[in-house]
Amino acid sequence: MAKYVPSPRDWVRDQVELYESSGGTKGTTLRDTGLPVVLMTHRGNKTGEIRKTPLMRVKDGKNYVLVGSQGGAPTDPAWVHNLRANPQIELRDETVVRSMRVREVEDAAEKARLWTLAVAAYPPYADYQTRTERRIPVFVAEPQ
Ligand code: F42
Repeated sequence: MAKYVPSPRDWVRDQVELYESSGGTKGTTLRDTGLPVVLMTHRGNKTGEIRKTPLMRVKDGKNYVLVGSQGGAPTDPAWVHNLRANPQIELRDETVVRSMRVREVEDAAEKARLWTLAVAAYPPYADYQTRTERRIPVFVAEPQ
């Protein structure tokens, strides 16, 4: 059976643990910004292991927008490859956990609209895009 493998980054692993162990009542914001974070559970595309990734909460109606910014790093985060291979995820938004299906946003107009929502929710995303050559990937997660 697949097992949960925590992030190798201490601050990420700690946030996941606090978020989950409190049932979504603690550890739900990004450090000192106070901005809300969701918790995505997904499957490793090579290992098949269960991965848990905190991301900024960006909402578009009932859907969530997932932004593969990784602080403007030069490469896509590993979870982007996982979602491309297996679009089935679970998303925890504080106390609510839902099964969702993701799709990568390819259409330029749709991506521009969602990018505006993302930057409104978390302004540093705009700065991250200027720091990297890659186009930051954006996914939409839709409840099932
Ligand atoms: N990252 C973002 O990209 N966007 C955000 O909005 C965001 C917000 C955020 C808020 C709070 C917080 O605590 C963290 C936040 N992060 C945000 C950071 C985010 O949680 C991730 O740590 C970051 O995006 C990097 O993701 P990553 O998947 O690259 O994580 C690395 C460190 C990692 O876990 N690597 C694993 C490892 O063991 O090295 C591998 C993980 C993996 O999924 N492996 C796959 C497998 O099969 O298991 C293979 C993947 C492949 O390359 O094909």
